[in-house]
Order: sequence, then C-alpha cells, then structure tokens
Amino acid sequence: MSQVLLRSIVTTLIVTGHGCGGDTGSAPFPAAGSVPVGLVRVATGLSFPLFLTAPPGDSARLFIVEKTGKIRIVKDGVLLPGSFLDVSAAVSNGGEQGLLGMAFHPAYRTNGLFVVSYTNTSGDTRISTFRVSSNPDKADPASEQAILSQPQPFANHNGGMVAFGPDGNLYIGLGDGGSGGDPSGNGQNLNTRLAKLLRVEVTGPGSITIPTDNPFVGTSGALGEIWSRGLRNPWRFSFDRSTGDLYIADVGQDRREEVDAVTGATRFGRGLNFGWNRMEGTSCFQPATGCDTTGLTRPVIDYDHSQGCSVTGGYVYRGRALPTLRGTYFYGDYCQGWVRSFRLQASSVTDQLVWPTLAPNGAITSFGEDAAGELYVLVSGGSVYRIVPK
Ligand SMILES: [Ca+2]
Ligand SMILES: [Ca+2]
Repeated sequence: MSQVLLRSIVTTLIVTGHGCGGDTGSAPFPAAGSVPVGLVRVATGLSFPLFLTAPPGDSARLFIVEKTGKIRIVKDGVLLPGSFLDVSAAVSNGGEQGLLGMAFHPAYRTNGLFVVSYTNTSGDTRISTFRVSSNPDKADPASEQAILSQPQPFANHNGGMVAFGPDGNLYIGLGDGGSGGDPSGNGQNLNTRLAKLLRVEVTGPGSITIPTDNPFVGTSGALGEIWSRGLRNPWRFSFDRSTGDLYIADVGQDRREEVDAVTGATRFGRGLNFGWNRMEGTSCFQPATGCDTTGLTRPVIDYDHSQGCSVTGGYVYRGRALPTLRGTYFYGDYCQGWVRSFRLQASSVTDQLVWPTLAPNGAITSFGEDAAGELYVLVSGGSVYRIVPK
C-alpha cells in the first residue's frame, strides 16, 4: 500500500509539471540532535496506519487509524483483536483516499462523541460523528451521523485531518481537491471549502454550528465555516497543547514542502492566507515569473525536493519522558523517512535539527500524540513507534 500512495504522489509530480520563479534554493540539511532518543515499537501488523490519538485523560489506550477503514486500540501496551470501529465498507481506498483521520470530542468522557474523516465510496469527503457503545473498546457502528460532505473533483489532495482546538471547536483540513497545480483555483476561492482549514462547533451527534467569530461570517460570496485558506494538501496539523500554537504541514507540488505555524496569540491562524496556489512554500508558483505575495502568510520552514517529497506534520512535544525536548516541534518526510524538528520562539524558527535515531525505516504517514503528550511515529508498512529516551 505504501507503494500505491507513493506512486500516486510521484505520478502527480511527473504529470503536472510546474512553473516557478524566485526559488529560494535548498536550505542546508540540519545538524543531528544531541539528545539521546530512539524508537520503541508499540504495534505492528497494522493495515497502513496513518493516525494515532487518545481520548483526553485516557492514559491506558492508543487509538490507531488504518487507512483501509478500521480504528484499532492498543490497550496497556497490547494491540486488541478486532476493532473499535470498522467503516471499511464505506471507504474508498485508492492512493490518497481512505479513512484519514479521527478526533475525540473534548467532552468524550461524558458524551462519548468522536469525529471521523474519510473518503466515501464515491471518493468524496465525509466527516461524521460516531458514539462509543456501552463497551468502551467498541464504538456503536450504527451511530454515524454526517456533519460535512464535500465533493472531491479528483482522487488526490483530500486533506483528512480533524482536530479539536484549544477553543473546543473542530478544525477540519481539506486539500485543494486534487489534480496538479490547483486547476480550479480553489486555494484562493472563499466560495469553496477545498484548500481550506475549516472551523465549526460540534454541538451534538451529527450537529454543527458555525462560530460567529469565524473570519468570513457575513462576507458575501464566502463560506462562514472557513477559518484560513491557501492550503494545497494539509497533511496533518496540530495545536501545541501548552501554547495553542497551530502548526500546519502543507504538501507541495513538485518543488517545496512547508510547515506553517501561527501563535495562539494571533488566534490560531484566523483568516490567514497560506498562499497556495500563488506560492509553493517560499517560492512563487503562479505566475512563474513572480507573484503578488501581499497578504500571504509564508511558511516558517520549507525544504526542496532534493531533501524530500511529501511533508508529514507532527506535534510539539509536551510529554514527560524527554523534558529537554519540551516545546520542540517534530515533523517528517513521507518519502525520505527522516524526522526533523524546530522550535518556535516569538514566531521565529530556532534549533532546526534532524534525528537519525528517530527515522523509522519506512514511509512516515503520520505522527501521533497520546493523552500524556508522548509522541509516536507511524509508517505505512504497518508499525507504530513511540519516541523514548535512549
Ligand atoms: Ca481530492
Ligand atoms: Ca503556503
């Protein structure tokens, strides 16, 4: 399966071509981190795991999302047989499609609600609430209620990340719809959900409202659920659980991969324009000879395709096991399999490092964060690793 996803990415790169001016060139490969860390495997034999999370306060369990449609549980270190939820029959599973994300409601302990994101059998994005059953290790498969349906014009660039922010609202990442180069100009179009970060309040099973302080509420021709725009295919975003800072890894076309970061003090990226498809990373994409960058929020880091081909966003470490790494944001590259980090200080990047002992020897599909703030690395071949002191 990893080859399928990789081939999809590579095919996109080959067929779409590019035109680009103002390339800022390749940043030097960062130095290796000196804190002794390593990986310990917590599960294997999974079917293309691509996300990991845990209910708030639940230190016993890890919930692992399989691209092919199941959510599995590791409980007290043991992978449980069967699944928490199985939506395989409802999911399309080609290339970048599948069961792509999940998020526990902040009040999961009392309301049992969680959100899943997948491409349905027609290839369109569906985001639904489900409820846990009377058995805490089993969801109620009949409890699905859709909260958002988004047609997908092409099979790729579906986004898929869903996460509740520090404000208790649900943030939804959607890619530009697919093909290459954003042919419909969705990135800059406020009248489509594609290529956006959305923000809604989940008020109950199958029920959402648009917060009145969303930036485009009341703007003619703009969708009220849009929080920020100009994203190509946000493959994982996260909030720093300490500061609320928002980090978005946005997959590039065929030149540059980027990470965007905005501080909680600026209200988590409210109304920001992250540039696609005028810019790809720190370079102009359209027009190739240079572009109007007025009002665009540039990435805090990017790297070119001599160093990788598809960024995988991670988390700011806030666990206990590695106290010297608290405040460090970890991310990776799907194709090259490396793990890097940086720190954000007053909106500036410091301490860019690479971590050879954290490279999982596989395609990095995602990072995950457990209830205690410890971090995990997932690889397409079926294994999940925890980052630990060495
Ligand atoms: Ca798509
Ligand atoms: Ca950008």
